Amino acid sequence: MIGRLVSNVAKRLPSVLYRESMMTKPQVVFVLGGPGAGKGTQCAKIVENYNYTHLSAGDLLRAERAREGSEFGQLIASFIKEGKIVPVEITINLLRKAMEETMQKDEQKYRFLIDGFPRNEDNLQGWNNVMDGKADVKFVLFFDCSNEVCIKRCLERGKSSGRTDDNRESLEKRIQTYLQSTRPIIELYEKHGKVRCVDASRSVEEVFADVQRILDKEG
Ligand code: UP5
Ligand code: MG
Repeated sequence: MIGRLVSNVAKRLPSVLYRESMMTKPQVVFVLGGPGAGKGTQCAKIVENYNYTHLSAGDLLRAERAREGSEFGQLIASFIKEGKIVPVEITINLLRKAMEETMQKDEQKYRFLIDGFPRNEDNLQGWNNVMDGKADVKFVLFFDCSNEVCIKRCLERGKSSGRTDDNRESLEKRIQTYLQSTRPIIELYEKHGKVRCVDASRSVEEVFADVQRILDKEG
């Protein structure tokens, strides 16, 4: 009798473990800051040193724009060039899919840096609708940088990036969108004590030293 019970429990054990590991909630850090503040650069360095997966909403949108047969390609292209924020239904699906695929491949990879999202109220609402209860937002890593420095960096990068929005005209629009739509989101998280701010106008290494201090403390 006891033998049968033990053997039944043993048989069930792998599936219980599997179920439990599936229940590991994604831990998310939102990475925000102006265009060219260094979000992507710093995320790459974090991935080298910590167990995080970097998901850039902008990169995911650019990949979707380039995907053959995408019904959203045109829309994404024009929004990016105009520095406008793509409707959240598109972005959240790309993010959710990328998170799921990452965790399906390796269940230990449940820590995510979500770079460049949420950028406005619509983004935040979309996140809450789809991800509320399914992922924990630990904090917002905010790369604070003057508009002048941001523009200078993007124009410099524009010489070789091939990005359709690394030109003065698009950049002015991107900065306006950032100030009008994204800053209020950062301020909202600030009110909840969830913003970790880094002075991003310094060298890559100096900025990263602050990032490390924050991540070492936050765990
Ligand atoms: N650089 C970086 N750090 C430096 C430093 N400390 N000192 C000197 N130089 C530094 O860096 C930019 C450039 O600066 C690089 O050349 C780098 O070497 C240098 P990067 O790390 O790329 O900065 P980042 O903040 O990532 O700049 P990025 O241009 O990617 O920021 P954006 O937020 O503008 O772009 P993103 O790709 O996130 O979005 C693009 C567009 O997609 C948006 O405008 C919007 O239209 C759309 N979008 C949405 O609609 N919804 C979303 O959720 C996300 C994007
Ligand atoms: Mg980027």
